[in-house]
Amino acid sequence: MNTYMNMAVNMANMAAGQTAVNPPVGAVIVKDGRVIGYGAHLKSGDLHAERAALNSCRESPAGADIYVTLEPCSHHGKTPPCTEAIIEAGIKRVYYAYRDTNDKVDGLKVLNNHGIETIHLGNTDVDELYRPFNIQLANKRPFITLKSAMSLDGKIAHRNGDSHWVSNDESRRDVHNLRHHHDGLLIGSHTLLNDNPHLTTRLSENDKHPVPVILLGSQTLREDMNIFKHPHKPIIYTSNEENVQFKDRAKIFFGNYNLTEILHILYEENIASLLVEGGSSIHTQFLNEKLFDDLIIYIAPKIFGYSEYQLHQGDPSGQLDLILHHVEKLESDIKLTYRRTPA
Ligand code: AOF
Ligand code: ZN
Repeated sequence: MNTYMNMAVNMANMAAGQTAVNPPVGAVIVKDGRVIGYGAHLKSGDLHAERAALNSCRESPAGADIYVTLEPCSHHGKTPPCTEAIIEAGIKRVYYAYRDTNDKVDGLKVLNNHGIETIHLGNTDVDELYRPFNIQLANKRPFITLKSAMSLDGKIAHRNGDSHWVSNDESRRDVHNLRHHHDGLLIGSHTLLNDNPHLTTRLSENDKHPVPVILLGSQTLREDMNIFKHPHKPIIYTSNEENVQFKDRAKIFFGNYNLTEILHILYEENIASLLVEGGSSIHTQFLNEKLFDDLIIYIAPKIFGYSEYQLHQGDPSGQLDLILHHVEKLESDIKLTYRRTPA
């Protein structure tokens, strides 16, 4: 594997989860066998990786090679085309790991027309890196992860409804890592009213938090809810006009929206990845409509016995077959990652 491309992929991975609705991209500039510049795309609207790398050069990049994780863009979006910057800088060769699926982009052709050689360099991590972006762009909805914790006998809560302390500390830390990597965190009205959750990321003192998204239905908000202490304004969908009194403290969408409409609005609000933490009626809806990409289950070594609380509440309108992607042991818990489709 190529070291420079690995470095570019590592930089892109560092910024994964913070570039919504853009893909994470890394770039390294090499001249005479020396790295003379590097950079990453850090935020939508900000410099693309190629321009960040070019700006970092302390010597002329004329005649240099650039290693970039994604095909350079050739369109005017929030920023001007990277192909222009590459051409102006006199870059000789462009090594890229992945073709951009954005149909506005045809960077390779533009570069070739200007006599710049473009060379594909495969990288094992890059398919995973761009899977969320491809799903977002193709469906105009966030990449969706459903997450649940359950006992070994498949119950998400005791028969009295208590769902605290199902999974262990390491699993809970892992959930905070998931929160860090998603733009939005969605829960339903039951979870909001029963748990009064904070919906923050608690990995360190200086965390990146997902925007809370609440499917409130006909329920009413309360002044003392912890979501109002969240660093981001929550996004709330409700049919109950009484909630209008909270319109300064939350972004409220009034009406009866279906899931597809909700997801589309979230994407327009720059939420390109969504972690759905439940409860089970919410998970049931997402599973029934096959609106998810990953399903992550933490299994604790506990037997709850009879309880009506489980991941799916009803008849899953036809059997739902999933693809097992990854298995991990988190102390005594097991983390299972499933995918809806092989891609
Ligand atoms: C690159 N380098 O670092 C990124 C690219 O609205 P804009 O101007 O930010 O353009 C966003 C599109 O550009 C995005 O949909 C994707 O196709 C591409 N992202 N391209 O050459 C980068 N982030
Ligand atoms: Zn670009």
